[in-house]
Amino acid sequence: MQPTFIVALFLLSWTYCSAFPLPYDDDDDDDDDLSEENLQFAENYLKTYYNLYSNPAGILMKKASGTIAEQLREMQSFFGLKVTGKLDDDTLDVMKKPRCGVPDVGEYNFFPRTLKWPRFNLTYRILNYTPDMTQAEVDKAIRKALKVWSDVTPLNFTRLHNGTADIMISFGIKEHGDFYPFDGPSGLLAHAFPPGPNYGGDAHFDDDEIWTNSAKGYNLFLVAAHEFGHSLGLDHSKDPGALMFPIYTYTGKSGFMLPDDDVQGIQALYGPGDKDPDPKHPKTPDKCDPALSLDAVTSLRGETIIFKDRFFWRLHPQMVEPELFLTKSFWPELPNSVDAAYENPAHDLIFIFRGRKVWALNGYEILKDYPKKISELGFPKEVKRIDAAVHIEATQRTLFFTGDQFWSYDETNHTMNKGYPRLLEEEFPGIGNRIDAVYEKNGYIYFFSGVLQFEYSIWSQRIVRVMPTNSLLWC
Ligand SMILES: [Ca+2]
Ligand SMILES: [Ca+2]
Ligand SMILES: [Ca+2]
Ligand SMILES: [Zn+2]
Ligand SMILES: [Zn+2]
Repeated sequence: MQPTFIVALFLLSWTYCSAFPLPYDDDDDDDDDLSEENLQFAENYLKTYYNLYSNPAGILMKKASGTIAEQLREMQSFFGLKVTGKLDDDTLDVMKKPRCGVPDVGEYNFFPRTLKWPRFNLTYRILNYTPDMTQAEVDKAIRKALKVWSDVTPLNFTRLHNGTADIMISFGIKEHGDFYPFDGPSGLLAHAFPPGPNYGGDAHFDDDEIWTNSAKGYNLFLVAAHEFGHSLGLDHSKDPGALMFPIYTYTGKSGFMLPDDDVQGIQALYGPGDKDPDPKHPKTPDKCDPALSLDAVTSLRGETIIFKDRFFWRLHPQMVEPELFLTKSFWPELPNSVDAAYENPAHDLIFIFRGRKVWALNGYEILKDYPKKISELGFPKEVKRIDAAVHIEATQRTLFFTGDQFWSYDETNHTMNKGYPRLLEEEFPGIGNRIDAVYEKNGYIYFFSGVLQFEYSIWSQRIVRVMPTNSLLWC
């Protein structure tokens, strides 16, 4: 990943890098990303979310504002990006994602924290409706969003139809009465005020968005659940798996589960409730967990992409600290978790497998005609899923692992090689009967099985090292 040019502004250099390391011939196309418009946009973003003169409750803060480079570093650190103090394309990409309008940094720190409601029985009122959904759909989304929090705390919410409620809920556009104007379609989606009188607890939704109860537009339930976290006293979380992460990611049709990070946060304020009807709260994987196992690993334009649950880590060759993202925040069309992945660098594609389906990706783009069925690669119908896959550049073959067997696919002729499947144990003795993930680098194949990884030398045809799985993540 090479900076293609550097421009000086505000005494710091804004270096341009590509979001994914680009294939070399594409570099020129993206230079216009560093337009005047983008620089202005980035400056505004930092001013809005990282440089606070007043908090959303309208209390003047006079926080000594840092330089733009300091704010940029703070923002990069918040999102787990490489902290450079420079506006690279990765940073710009994150800035351009739709998000919550509440700032990410410490506006409450000025006060002897904690801002929370002094009682468990709270009221809410829906002041007006969006034309995008029926009133019944809006009522239901709001009720469900409050239930997310009342399920894990002693809090109760009662709806009022008139008068003043603690949490006043409304839809509005642009300047809508609180001096925190919305910005038209996308960008800022909603905001909410921390607990307190008057505006305190209130939640506002930008009606220039298309609100839905599905994957289209913005899902009102998801955004409302996040905003009510603020209404109850939560700040933004740095955990990319948390509901209180500031960026919107639609997480799929299957039942919403409040992530563990949010449960810890709200229970620190209000304590646990009597009974949690759905005590499954997904934890964000910890890269240095000694019990860490992986779902899939692949190279991608010189970097390493490591899939685990709903997430992937992205490892740059010169970076010790991997970046963690929700898979759906990069590729919304992919399933929440994946079985296997490999790169075909000659075609600049990565292939992602889940069940009987395969997706082909070029950067952020999913190739059209995908997902396809794995039977189109030549697998018999009995193969329900692939455990792991790896492309061997020298032979232009891709190896697919299913249970204790593996297959060899000829990427030149697009056919399965004859004589397969063969037994894993015969070709690669010592690894066991089954693998989770595999990738190739510099003539070595790395097999992952549970908490162990096996380094196999293609040249000497044997395992040369056994290491803990998490050593891939520099643990
Ligand atoms: Ca209020
Ligand atoms: Ca907006
Ligand atoms: Ca796997
Ligand atoms: Zn927020
Ligand atoms: Zn507002």
